[in-house]
Amino acid sequence: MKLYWFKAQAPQRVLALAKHLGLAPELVKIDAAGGGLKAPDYLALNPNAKAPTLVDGDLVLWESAAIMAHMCMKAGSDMWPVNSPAEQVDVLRWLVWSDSQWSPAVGPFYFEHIIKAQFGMGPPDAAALEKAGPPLRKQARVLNRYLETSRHVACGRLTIADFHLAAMASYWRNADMPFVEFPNIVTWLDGLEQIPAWADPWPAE
Ligand SMILES: N[C@@H](CCC(=O)N[C@@H](CS)C(=O)NCC(=O)O)C(=O)O
Repeated sequence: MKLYWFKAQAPQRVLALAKHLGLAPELVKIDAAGGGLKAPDYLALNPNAKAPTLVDGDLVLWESAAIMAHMCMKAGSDMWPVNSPAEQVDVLRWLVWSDSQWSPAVGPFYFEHIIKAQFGMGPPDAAALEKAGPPLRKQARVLNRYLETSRHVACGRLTIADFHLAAMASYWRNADMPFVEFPNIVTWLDGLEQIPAWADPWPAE
């Protein structure tokens, strides 16, 4: 297996999972700032010009959720519960919610504080952050309520939905996300940090 990555949230989930499952894909770091995502060879694999991308024999996969599901099947892990349709649907619900509701809400904070600093794009835009506050609180209320009765988002145990949702939010303290108002989210994120592969997903460089 070959996994194309650079230091960003979607690759982070996949790298953390690979490490957690004990998979050792060949890692190919993309020079995103230098145009690596738009290089013809890479576009042939992933026409979205985004990371991550997984190549496993003849299979070429993009979308981190699909890559994580594939890795779990490969490793025989129930973090993607193929043997329990009801659980699978629960995980799927949160993967879809993550991409459709959560990521757009968390994204501006992640971009303004983390991505801009990483790529030397100047200081955070205070007006953009002000505007992003209410939509993030709206989604955080939903997540916080579900985490009232469980330490994990789906199935009452660790699944790929946790890694998918937590990827951008794990930077919340540095990115000024207002999660002190949502204690169940803080407990959940701090709990994930106890997982070694989650706490340190990045390959040595
Ligand atoms: N839904 C996709 C999102 C992929 C994505 O947006 N990747 C970002 C990094 S987190 C990227 O490659 N961005 C580069 C760009 O947009 O130029 C997934 O989960 O894989």
